[in-house]
Amino acid sequence: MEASIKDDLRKLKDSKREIMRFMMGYKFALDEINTKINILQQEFQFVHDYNPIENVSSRVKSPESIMKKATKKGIELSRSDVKKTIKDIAGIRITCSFETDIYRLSTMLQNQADLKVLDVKDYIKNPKPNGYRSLHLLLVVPVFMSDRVEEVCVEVQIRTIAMDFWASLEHKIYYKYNKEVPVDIIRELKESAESAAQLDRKMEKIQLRMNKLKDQIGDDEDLSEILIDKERFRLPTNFTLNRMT
Ligand code: 0O2
Repeated sequence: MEASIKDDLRKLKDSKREIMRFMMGYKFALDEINTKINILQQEFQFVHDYNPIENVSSRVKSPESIMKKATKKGIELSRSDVKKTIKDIAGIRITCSFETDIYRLSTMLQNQADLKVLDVKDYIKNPKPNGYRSLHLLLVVPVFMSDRVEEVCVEVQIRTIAMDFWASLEHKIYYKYNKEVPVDIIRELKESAESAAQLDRKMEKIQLRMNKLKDQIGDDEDLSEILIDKERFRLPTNFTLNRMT
C-alpha cells in the first residue's frame, strides 16, 4: 500500500516536472525572439539613426488560459495536442510608430535563417469585420535544451500605437460585457478603428515629409548638435552659425 502511494507521488512529481519543462520551452523561445528584436532595434538605431520600435511586451499563456482554449477547441489536454493546436502559448507584442515600420520589422524577422515562418495574418491590409488591425506572424524557433532541440512556436503581433490603443480598449469592452457587446458600442468601435487607421495614415505622411526635409538638409555630417534647455537639437551647421552669431 505504502509503495503505491510512493509510486503515485513519484509519477505526480514526474508529470509536474514535465509540464514545467514544457512551459519553460515557451519561455526560452520568447527569450530568443526578444534577443533578436533587441539586436534589430539597436543595430537599426545605429545604422539608420532611427528606432522603429516603440514598445515590446511578451507573455507565456497561463496554464488556466491554455486549458480554457483547449476546451474551446475541443482538443485533448495532452502536451502534443496542445503544442500542435494552440499556437499562441508564447506571444510577443511589438508596437511601432508607423505602418511601414511594421512591415520593415516583419521582413527583418522573416528573413532570419534560423526561424521558420508558419503563418502570416495581415489584419492591416484585411482588417477583421470588427475593425481589428495588426500583423500576426507565427514563427517557429529552435530551442537548444540539454538533451534535445525543441521547435517552439511564438506568435508575434506587430501593430502601431493607434492599433494597440484600439485593440486594448476593444478587449476590455469585450470582457466587460461578457462578449455580449451592445450594438451601438460595436458600431462606435468600428468607427474608431477607421479613425485610428486614418490617424496612422496621417502620421505616416508627416513622417514622410519630415524624412524628405531631412534629406534636403543633408547628411548627418552637415548637422551640428546644440543644447537648448537641456534638449538636444540637430541643426544644419549653417543654420546654427547664422542664428548663433
Ligand atoms: P489573448 O488573451 O490576447 O491571448 P486562435 O484563436 O489564436 O487559435 P485565430 O483566431 O486564428 O486563432 O488567431 P488570430 O486571429 O491570429 O488572433 C489571435 C490573437 O490576436 C488573440 O488572442 C488576440 O490577442 C488578438 N486578436 C485577434 N482578434 C482580435 C480582436 O478582434 N480584438 C482584439 N482586441 N484582439 C484580437 P486570444 O487568445 O484571443 O486572446
